[in-house]
Amino acid sequence: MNSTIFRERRTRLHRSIDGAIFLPGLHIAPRNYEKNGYPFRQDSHFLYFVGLSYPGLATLIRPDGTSCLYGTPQTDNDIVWEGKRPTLDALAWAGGLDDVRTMDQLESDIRDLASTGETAHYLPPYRHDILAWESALFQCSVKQIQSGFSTKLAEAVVQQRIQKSDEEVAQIEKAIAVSKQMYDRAFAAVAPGRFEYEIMGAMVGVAESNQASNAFLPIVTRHGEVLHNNRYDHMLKDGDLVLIDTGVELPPYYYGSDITRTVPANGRFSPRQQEVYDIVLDAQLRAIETATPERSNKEVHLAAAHAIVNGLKAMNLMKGDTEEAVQAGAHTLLFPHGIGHMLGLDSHDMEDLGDFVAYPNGKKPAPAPGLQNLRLGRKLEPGFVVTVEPGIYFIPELIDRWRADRKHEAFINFEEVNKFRTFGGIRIEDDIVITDTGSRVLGPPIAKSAAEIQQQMAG
Ligand SMILES: [Mn+2]
Repeated sequence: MNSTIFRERRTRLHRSIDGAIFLPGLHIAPRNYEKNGYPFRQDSHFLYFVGLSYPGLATLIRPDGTSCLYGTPQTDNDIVWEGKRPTLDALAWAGGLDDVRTMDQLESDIRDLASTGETAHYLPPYRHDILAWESALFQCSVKQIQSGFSTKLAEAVVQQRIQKSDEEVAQIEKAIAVSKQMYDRAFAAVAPGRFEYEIMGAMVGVAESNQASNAFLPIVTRHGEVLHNNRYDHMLKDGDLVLIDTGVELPPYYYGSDITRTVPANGRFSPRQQEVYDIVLDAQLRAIETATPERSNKEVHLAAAHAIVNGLKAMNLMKGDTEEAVQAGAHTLLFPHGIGHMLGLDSHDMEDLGDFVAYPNGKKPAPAPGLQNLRLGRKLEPGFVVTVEPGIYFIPELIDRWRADRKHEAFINFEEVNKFRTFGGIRIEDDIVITDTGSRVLGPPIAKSAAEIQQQMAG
């Protein structure tokens, strides 16, 4: 990817928008004081349309279609502490921008636009520093900034970013290749007596030694039933399942991976664990099969939900008519989330834009009982990259609540489900690209069947 690509992306964006477009880059977020920051990660829209991964920049696409890069020239002191960075001119050249102005000129440039009756469109800000910055720039309240973002721009950005080019898919596959190495390391490291943080640390070490970094907080837990479990302080015990959900991204473009595997701490699935594991695997494979152009992601989700209910019925954990159970949402006791999300520069790609990525025109229909947590409902098209990540989770408190309320008791054998209350959770996740005829699982294969995982863990 070179400056021509970023220029073309901005041209296309400009063509679909009447007026100017303001694209703020991010600043370093301070941990406590300004110079002690969290690791810098550029805003994904800025990466996509400008391609520059430095803090403290902004871009204005003017009504005439030209683009200006705003930044602050380095002071002597900046050079002492940070070393010399590329000049603003060099950055503008790299991003294919037409000219350069200093950050203190931005406010007056935006004011000048307003005085000629032009609107500067901006996306909904997800970070407070950007919110405060835009509030000052546009001279209106934080509330007005929040409600005044451009839905037209959000839609136009989604239209462009939603379809991944071959180069973008190749970048995602590069990240998955690093993920594969991380999982290979994890399969070797997991054992009773090891701590979750040891496994997490080993995996992050593999990532960092490949110049990759976490795309989101890793999940490495014996409590896989807690969906976003970001603690790593438990010791793994014989008989545990270990759920590992991680993703990494690589410079200079920062496309990410998002992979989940669940493995037995002792290297062998118990018969009961394998039974549940095989249901999740079956659901994942059926979902991948269902993911073809023209089908909606909702259909993909329902294919997985059906497979899960059928499997749980065979285990006597659920009962009744599968279709009716799914329609009623009875499966959400054990499969409470959606089948997946868009993947790209963000691990939940463009979800900062609200429902525009999930549903055409950003209009999420009122969800049916089992579909509240389905993030993505729209029809699939070639070039979409999505995650496919069904799971089965036994959440003791939820089982108790539903049982006390006799919720969906026509479809759930609470007596049997209760025997699994310390089971934990299983999720299996891969990333796929929708092709002209179906879909393709991205990246090098990572051990997935129970047999493959056991074989690899046996060394
Ligand atoms: Mn995911």
